[in-house]
Amino acid sequence: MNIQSLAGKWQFRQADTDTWMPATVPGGVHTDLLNLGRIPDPFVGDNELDVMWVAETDWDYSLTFSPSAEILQGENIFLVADGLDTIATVYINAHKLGEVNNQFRQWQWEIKDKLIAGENTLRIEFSGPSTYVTHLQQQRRMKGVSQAIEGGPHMRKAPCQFGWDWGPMLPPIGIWKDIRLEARGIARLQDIHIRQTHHDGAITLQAWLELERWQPGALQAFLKVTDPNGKVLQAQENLSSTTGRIGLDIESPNLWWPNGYGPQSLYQVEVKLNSGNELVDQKTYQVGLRTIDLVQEEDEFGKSFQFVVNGIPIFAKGSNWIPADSFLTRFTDARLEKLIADAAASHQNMLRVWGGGIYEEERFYDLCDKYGILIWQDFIFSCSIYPLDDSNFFENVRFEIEENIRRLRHRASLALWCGNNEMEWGWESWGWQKNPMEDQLPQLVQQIPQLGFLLEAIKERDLLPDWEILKNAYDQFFHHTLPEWVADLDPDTSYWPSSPSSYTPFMDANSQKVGDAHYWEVWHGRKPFTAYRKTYPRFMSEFGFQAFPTLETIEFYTQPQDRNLTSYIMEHHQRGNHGNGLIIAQMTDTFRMPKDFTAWIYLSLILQAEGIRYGVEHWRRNMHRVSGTLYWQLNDCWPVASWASIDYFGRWKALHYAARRFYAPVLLSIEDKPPQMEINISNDTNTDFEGSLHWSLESVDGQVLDSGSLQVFAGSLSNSIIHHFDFAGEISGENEHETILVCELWQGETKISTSLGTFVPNKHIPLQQPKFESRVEKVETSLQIHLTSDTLARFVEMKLKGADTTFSDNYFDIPAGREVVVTCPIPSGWTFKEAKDALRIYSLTDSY
Ligand code: BMA
Repeated sequence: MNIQSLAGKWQFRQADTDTWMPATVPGGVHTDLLNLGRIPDPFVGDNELDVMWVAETDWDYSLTFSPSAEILQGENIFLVADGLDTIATVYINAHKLGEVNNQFRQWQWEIKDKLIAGENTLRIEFSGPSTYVTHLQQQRRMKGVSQAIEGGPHMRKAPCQFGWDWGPMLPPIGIWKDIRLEARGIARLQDIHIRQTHHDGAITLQAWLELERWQPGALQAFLKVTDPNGKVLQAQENLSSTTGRIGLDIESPNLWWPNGYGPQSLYQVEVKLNSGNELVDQKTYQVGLRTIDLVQEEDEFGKSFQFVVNGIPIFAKGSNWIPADSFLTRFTDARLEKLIADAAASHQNMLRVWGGGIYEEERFYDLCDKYGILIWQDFIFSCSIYPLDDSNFFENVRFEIEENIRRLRHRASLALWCGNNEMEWGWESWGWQKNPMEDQLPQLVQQIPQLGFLLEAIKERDLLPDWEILKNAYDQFFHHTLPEWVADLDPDTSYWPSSPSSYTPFMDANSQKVGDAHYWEVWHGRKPFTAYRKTYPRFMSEFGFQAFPTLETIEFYTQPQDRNLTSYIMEHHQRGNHGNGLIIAQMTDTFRMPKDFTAWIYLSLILQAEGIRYGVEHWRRNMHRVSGTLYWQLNDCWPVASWASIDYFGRWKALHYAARRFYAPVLLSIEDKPPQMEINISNDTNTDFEGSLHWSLESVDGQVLDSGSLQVFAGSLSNSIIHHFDFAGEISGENEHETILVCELWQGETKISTSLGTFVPNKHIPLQQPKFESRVEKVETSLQIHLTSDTLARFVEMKLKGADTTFSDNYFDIPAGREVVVTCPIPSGWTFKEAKDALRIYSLTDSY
């Protein structure tokens, strides 16, 4: 096969105008306009509003190109577009090739009879997505999220690009993936399904081939598998029809493991198709050898929801993934790798590719395979009602889903296909359907007039006229059609109808007995963090708490006069209803009133970290019952106040540092019920843990009331209660404010973690202003900082002024007299002295 890329320099213009401007492909209108200086940066201030017209406008892309001699000689010449975003008409020279309407599909057209030697013109005319959905929404209303441009569910395009409760209303437009000419000869490898069968320690790897053929005759398929050590295995097969299988056995395989459970061994798999000595087509894959099962077994709590990899039950530690940029095509490979590596660095082993975003690109799954991140893959439907009863819409979705399952099913990291995000819950509880009781209400009100308010409430309810048809279509699609497609195309991966779901349609979607759960009572429901401890979901696939992004990121989108939490710009970069108010309210439960803007931001960051820690520690202590926690959300698509642990610019919020501690393979945690303190170790490694615990009941300035040491044994893959302290004799109203319990976990000579138990809320602890002593050394290319404090220093924040640096730990406690050692890379181009002098330390007492 001969390929000629059509990516690179194109031209674009606003439809019906004559000014052609340079465009980059893959790319999009917004980023091209931005590069040309024709729009302001939509991420700064409220420029978003001034830029929304772009998506209300139609745009044309054009390329003049000359096909190569090799292409022109081809028997069958195709134009292949891997991704067009989204509604467009494609022309080559004077010929219309077709109309497209799905961001997630690949498009191709036979163009041999339309292509000429010399100059050809390819033109793609895009409709403004906002105008398009608005028009359809006027014809038939669909429900969506309130922060979005209405009508998004009509278009097969990333739902969040129309706006979300963390995302701007800036739907991109353009050629967002590769585009090329392909001259295909005798045949091509249309699709390959790589399957693995595990038996008695060996693995049979098979490639199921589907060919597209233009000429009859014998073909030979070659399978070459290179193991992680470079050893090569090969097989060969003759093919006479359009399908075939080729396989080989791998004895003593190197298994692929999720992060923290073993290596991420990857095999390179190459499939070649020959006609005699002529190479006709080839494809390569990266494959990890593993089994992944979603085990659901009856138990004393209901039914488990446990991912089991290579026979080992995995506690899923992770977060939810959203598209990494509002304008995805500019997101570099390096930034993407940093995000995935950062997830792995905080011991995460699972990301949920959330259904309001996209089926991610190959590079994303390559990285998840590499870093051992299991993928919970939602199909792209979220929080909305979709016109699944419409046959054109349905057919479009069918192509999209089939294509994406085929594209991703061989991935080592792929753990689950899930129907959608929160739509079953929506049907059950968000007022999308008429409650079966409603018909009897008028009669009831006649008998009990006091219930009249219920009738009023129903009158105000915003029910779609065709809700029953839409609900039936939902039911049919997610409970019958889609699972059949998944079983047919990818029988080796489990399917789950919706997140959350209890597997009983429209019943108790957030069940604590079966299935996965989203818990939003803390945050949306305004409950305190302590409410987490009252929940025992079988798998917590969403929960979260917002914080502002880091100060440096806020400085990017604000002017000095905006730096007040309730200023117009700070609220513009907050999309959750009453979000800043929710942060403030919860903050006053925990911390003293902050003294200035810097303190507000700092406290919001540690509040979020503390809240999520509190939840995760509880669920990990109950790992026999709860099999995973995926906090909402890992990343941001623009600079904004949100639930993310890493902000848009890749800066770690305090939560991400906390995640590195609360997701540690061996976790020390204290279940505090003052004056009682229960010491736990959650060990999700394959090996038993042996070590010691040093504890000290002491005042904030380090005067010891009581202390001791314990030998610790914590069995593998389980939680162990190490000790139950009852300090009723030692703690009273007299000393509860200034007394803390310090627990340090040691493995041999190494302190692996420190945990504090307090007897009153943080805000009531009489902390003193710490006097820090630091010794800073250069170790290779890093700063090594030895930090001590004369009195308890809480949530110690380190920064290198003027540099974006990730520390080995941050926002940690230093009990009086203890030493904490932290490292960070010396920023490139900096001397050791410059880095040392730039070190800034801030802690809780600086915030008030
Ligand atoms: C969940 C998610 C998102 C949302 C988040 C925060 O419902 O699925 O839709 O952004 O909560 O509200």
